[in-house]
Amino acid sequence: MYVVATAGHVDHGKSTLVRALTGMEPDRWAEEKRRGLTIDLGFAWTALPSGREVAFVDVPGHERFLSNMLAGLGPAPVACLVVAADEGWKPQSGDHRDAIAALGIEHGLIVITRADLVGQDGPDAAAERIRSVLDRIRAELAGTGLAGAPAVVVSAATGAGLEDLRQALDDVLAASGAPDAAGRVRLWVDRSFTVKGAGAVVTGTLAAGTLATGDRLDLLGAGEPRAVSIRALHSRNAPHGCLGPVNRVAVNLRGVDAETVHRGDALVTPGAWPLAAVVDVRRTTGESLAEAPAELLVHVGSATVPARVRPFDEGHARLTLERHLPLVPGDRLVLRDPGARTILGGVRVLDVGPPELTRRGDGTRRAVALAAMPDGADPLGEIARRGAVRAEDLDRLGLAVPPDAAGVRRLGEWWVHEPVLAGWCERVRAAATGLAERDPLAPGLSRGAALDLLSTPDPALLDAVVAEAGLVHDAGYLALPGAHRGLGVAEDAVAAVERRLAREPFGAPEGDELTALRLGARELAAAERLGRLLRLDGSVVLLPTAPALAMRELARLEQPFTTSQARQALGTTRRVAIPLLELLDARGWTRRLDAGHRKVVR
Ligand SMILES: Nc1nc2c(ncn2[C@@H]2O[C@H](COP(=O)(O)OP(=O)(O)OP(=O)(O)O)[C@@H](O)[C@H]2O)c(=O)[nH]1
Ligand SMILES: [Mg+2]
Repeated sequence: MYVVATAGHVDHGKSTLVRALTGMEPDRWAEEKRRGLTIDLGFAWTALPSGREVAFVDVPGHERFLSNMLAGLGPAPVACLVVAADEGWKPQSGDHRDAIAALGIEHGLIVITRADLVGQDGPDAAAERIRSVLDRIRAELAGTGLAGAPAVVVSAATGAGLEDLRQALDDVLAASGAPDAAGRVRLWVDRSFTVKGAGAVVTGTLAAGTLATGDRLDLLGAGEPRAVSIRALHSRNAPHGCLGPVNRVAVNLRGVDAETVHRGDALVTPGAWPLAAVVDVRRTTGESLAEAPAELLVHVGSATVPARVRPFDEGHARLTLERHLPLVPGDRLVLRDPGARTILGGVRVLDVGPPELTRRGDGTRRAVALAAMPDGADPLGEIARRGAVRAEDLDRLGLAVPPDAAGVRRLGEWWVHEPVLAGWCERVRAAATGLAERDPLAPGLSRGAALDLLSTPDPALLDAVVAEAGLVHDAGYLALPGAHRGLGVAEDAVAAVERRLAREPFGAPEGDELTALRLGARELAAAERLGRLLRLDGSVVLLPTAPALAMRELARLEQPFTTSQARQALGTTRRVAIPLLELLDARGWTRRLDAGHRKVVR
């Protein structure tokens, strides 16, 4: 299935042409039929000579319905620009050309219709007229994606040229390239209605991705995203279990009321798209952005959203949208002046999460940064600009890092720009080194201090950076590995305590002895971290071997034993014995039976 949107000035014969090609009536409304004027989108389909199925989205030509026209053309990959032979190029021919150019549509064809109306002065005059109309069309399309499009001359009234048109259309569609059936879904809703017994149905042009009954999707509109699921799928009035792109689809939804769904809402793969309300853009067609009105309408897909414009220069601006839209870099937006009915031009989305501009000169700097961004997908640029990007966020932006990419590194869930990583590593190493020099007793840089220092976007990323920087992470502290973490001036005092405890393992020095040795809490904590001493209750200092030695003595006692028996066996005081026994209990080496008794656990 292929989808083609019509385009062209009011009354130039778009609907008549669709009717002639498909045998179906694109003007659905009584008012349209009565007035002979298309107001809203019409849908019809047929098979081409090759068997290729094509659906038409027929748009209104009247300038009053430009929004409807853009809702039909926006999601369509191929356009059929219709110009009446008798009237030639007209103002809305120009508007629709501008829309095609703004949307970046590159596949399509030119149809000169109503050829029977230029035959009155003979075949030569008719041919001359058609040549001049086509010359004008070619001139007007110069520079657009349809500049080289094939042109066909037809009369829907006599049927002349229709076979050529079918063939030309077949050829254009054959060359239009395969859509991405495996991609994420972003179906812009163009209609929403209730079917009795089935509930809400929305329709749209599925440009990429595949839909299947039972699929869960998010419905994005003016409010919060809503979770919905597909109850049934239709295309060309027939049910399907599964539909791939490109297709006209009708989706019967569970979980929503048709009245609460509107044209411009989007059905999307859950979590697969970024939702953006502020986007930085580059002009692709039309007028300078510096002269753009401060408030305008943005058209994308079938949506029309008011936006404020902050121009940075002629070619770059920031758009602040009235609501969030599922947008990615590369998306094409059509800008329209709400006061006038014409199209101002088109822009390409460059950044869907641009930095806030708060300081003086930020706008000027942003203009320079935007000017440096390429038009195409730029995963490495995105990583470089942000320093670090979650891999899943890059996926959401539709950006894939090539396997041989240089200058970026994958750390866990993150892609990190190498210079940024190098900077982080250097800073955290410098901080750890500086701290070790200033305060040799310090356990290292605390993880919190490192987080503050680097302000990495995620604590998990800090851990990867720490490993990358060659630091070791121990109990919340980051330190240089193998760095001499000595005791400095406290070394001699600790050694004296060790000698004394070697002679008398349970004779913990008294507080005033420690003070005399200048061993305060910091020094003792450092000695403990280094595995030189063991502290009980903060002030009782023993060797780390003391618990095992104590067990040897206690095991010799008659079981169970009292605290006093234990104290005597160890040759120590209650000040030492009680915290030591509690430590043994905590380790599960002894068990406390009651207030006065313990036994050794064997
Ligand atoms: N003689 C002749 N008349 C045509 C031909 N095609 C369309 N018409 C007539 O031109 C008028 C407008 O045709 P439509 O098909 O409604 O034009 P449209 O482009 O769909 O108009 P809008 O949707 O309102 O923009 C109608 O009266 C048609 O009958 C043709 O090939 N020959
Ligand atoms: Mg029409």
